[in-house]
Amino acid sequence: MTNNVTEFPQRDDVDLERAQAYFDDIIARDSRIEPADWMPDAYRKTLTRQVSQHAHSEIIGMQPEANWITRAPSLKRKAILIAKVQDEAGHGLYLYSAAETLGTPRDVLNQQLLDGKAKYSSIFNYPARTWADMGAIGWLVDGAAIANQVPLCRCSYGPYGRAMVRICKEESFHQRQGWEILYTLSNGTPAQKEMAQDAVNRFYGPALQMFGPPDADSPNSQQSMAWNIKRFSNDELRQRFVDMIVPQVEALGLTLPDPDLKWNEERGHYDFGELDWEEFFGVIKGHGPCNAQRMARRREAHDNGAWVREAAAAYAEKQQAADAAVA
Ligand code: BYC
Repeated sequence: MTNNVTEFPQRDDVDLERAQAYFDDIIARDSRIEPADWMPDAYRKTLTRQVSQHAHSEIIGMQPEANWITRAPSLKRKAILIAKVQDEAGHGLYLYSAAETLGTPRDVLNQQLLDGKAKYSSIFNYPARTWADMGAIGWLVDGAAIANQVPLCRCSYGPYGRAMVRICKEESFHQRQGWEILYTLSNGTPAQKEMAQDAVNRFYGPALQMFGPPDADSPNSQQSMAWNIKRFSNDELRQRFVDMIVPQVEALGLTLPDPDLKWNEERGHYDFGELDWEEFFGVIKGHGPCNAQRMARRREAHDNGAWVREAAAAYAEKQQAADAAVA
């Protein structure tokens, strides 16, 4: 996808009418906006919000699984889990880089998280209690992430869409490893099968809430869809995910904890029960079971990393001085 239009420079004396027409044309042609292109402030703002919150989610999302690295049941499982958690750190870095191209430096975005002003995904405020939770997180949480993120590969903002392509490939591996953990437990002893079912029971509802509030309560969806940032609404993606996991849970020999779940011939989709939205809004306001713990760990890690940032800045300054001396 290329913009067959001359680049529009970001200048104070820009002709706003022409700039807006240029932007609207790119969106209408389903083409891409790149960092040097003119874009409306509201587009820049909504993307900075979404991409930085997505980055924060990847970084905070390392915590529930990192918690199990020392307790993985075998060396092979430990190696796989370390690789997965490391991938999440990488996703955070690609996404902070994409967010920075919109003009807000990474330290500012990070400070918004540390100050509690920026959100991260609700799902990471739930505890990972057993080894089976590593399976449920991989299968359900990464599964929901893929369902949400594959359409984001076609996001109108180039750097975000391109970052999502690589992230989705890695998420597919994550989902497979989660499914395999659950499959092994489900075909193990009765106690292991019970542990797998318990993990699925606890993560099912929160995983469906990852897609965001119902469409009627989603203030950002309509505009984000008009700008080709989001391609489907929260409810459309949630439905798509439920339709996908029902046959998968059957193959696992487990069940989903929803008495209202049933195939609807007329709609060609599964009907499912109402989610606990009061709980969801409580969690995103900071009242989930692990919000305080997750933020305390993040702040602690940030403080512990101060010397690395200082050393990197000192090195960059030294390099710049050396380059200037040569020039
Ligand atoms: N949690 O108008 P809406 C991963 C907020 S990480 C918290 O529908 P929008 C992984 C929303 O921000 C996966 N907050 O918003 C990592 C908004 O508040 P603000 C993370 C939520 O943006 C490690 C308000 O509610 N994925 O996969 O149109 C290990 C109203 O919502 C949530 C992404 O970030 C939530 N679940 O749609 C394993 C994907 N939902 O900002 C796995 C990228 C909504 O106005 N993001 N809110 O104060 C998106 O696709 C969209 O931002 C959302 C929300 C679908 C999440």
